[in-house]
This record gives sequence, C-alpha cells and structure tokens, in this order.
Amino acid sequence: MTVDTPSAGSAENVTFPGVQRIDHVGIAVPDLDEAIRFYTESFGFHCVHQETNEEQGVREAMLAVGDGPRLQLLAPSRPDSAIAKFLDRSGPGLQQLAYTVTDVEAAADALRARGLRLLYDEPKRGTAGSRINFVHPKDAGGVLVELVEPAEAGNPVG
Ligand code: V0V
Repeated sequence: MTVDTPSAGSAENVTFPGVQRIDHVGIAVPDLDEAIRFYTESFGFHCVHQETNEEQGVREAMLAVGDGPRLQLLAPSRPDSAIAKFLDRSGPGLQQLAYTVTDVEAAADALRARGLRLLYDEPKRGTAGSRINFVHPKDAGGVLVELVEPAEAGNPVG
C-alpha cells in the first residue's frame, strides 16, 4: 500500500504533536438516551458525563469501561450540525477518533507544519472544559481526528 504523506520540512525541523493516548472514539447516534441504554445494557459501559455543546450542536455522553479510552455518543441538538449532516449522509456509526494531547495549540501547529488542515484557527470548547481542534478527514486517511487537551492540563475554553 502506498501512503501519501503531506509535504513536510526535513525531519530535524518537524516536531511531533504530543499525542499521549487515544482519548475517545466518537459515535454518531440519532437518539442519545436510547444509545446510552444500548451501550450500558449490552456491553457494560457506564455513563460518566453528559452535556450539551451548543457551539458544536451536540448532545453528548461519555461512556467508560475499565480505564481504557472512552466512547463518546454524539446526538445532534440541531438540524444544521456536523452530527446531523453525518447521520443524514452516513447513518449512525463511527464519526471521529480523538487523541489526548498535552497542548492543543502546539499539536495543531505541528500538524499544520506537516501540511495537514486543521478545521479551526483557534481551539474550541470541548467536553468538560477541554480544548479541542480537528484534522480534516481528507488529510488523515478518511478519519476525522480530534485533538483534545483536557481541562486539567491547561486553561479551559469558555
Ligand atoms: C465528512 N467526511 C468524513 C466525515 N465527515 N469523513 C470521515 N469522517 C467524518 N466524520 C467526508 C465526507 O464524506 C466528504 O467526503 C468530505 O469529508 C467532505 O465533506 P463535506 O461535505 O465538505 O464536509 P462536511 O460538511 O460533511 O463537514 C465535515 C467536517 C465537519 C469534518 C468538516 O463534520 C466538521 O466540521 N467536524 C468537526 C466538528 C464536529 O465533528 N463536531 C461534532 C463533534 P467525499 O464525499 O468528498 O469523499 S463535537 C465533539 O467531538 C466534542 C464537543 C468533544 O469531543 O468534546
């Protein structure tokens, strides 16, 4: 398989984005309460957090099992949101893969330097006061990649 790598500078002047771990996997769902029920009753996840993010147009729930990455269930809170568009086009399913980073601005800069398109010029507010940005799926092998700087690691946005 041939993989096209975005144009980048020479190895010595390119920094890495500071990815620490997989933070969560985001799943688009039409009905949040029904999806929470499905994942808790079928797989033994438990819901650790819920909120509505008006800017992103989502009602979301974080589900945990053990100490591994979390599942983020994402339901649209309005019809013009990214999740509503995703559901219309693709139906329910995997929408994003999120990485924990130490510094979301530094991570975004490092990825921009490699030629990847970031969706936002500045970080937005994510779950539980985290700071987030996204890599365009067309620049990341067809995967919408989210960068998450947890609130504890820096100053929350908004
Ligand atoms: C679209 N495409 C995807 C995709 N969404 N590919 C993989 N995964 C996805 N999730 C493909 C689509 O099929 C097209 O492919 C192409 O990208 C461009 O599509 P488009 O029509 O131009 O773009 P849109 O309008 O569908 O927008 C796609 C993006 C949008 C990624 C730009 O969804 C976005 O802004 N997402 C970031 C915000 C977000 O996802 N918020 C909800 C989660 P073809 O047909 O050209 O081949 S909020 C959240 O995660 C929070 C709060 C948190 O974690 O804390």
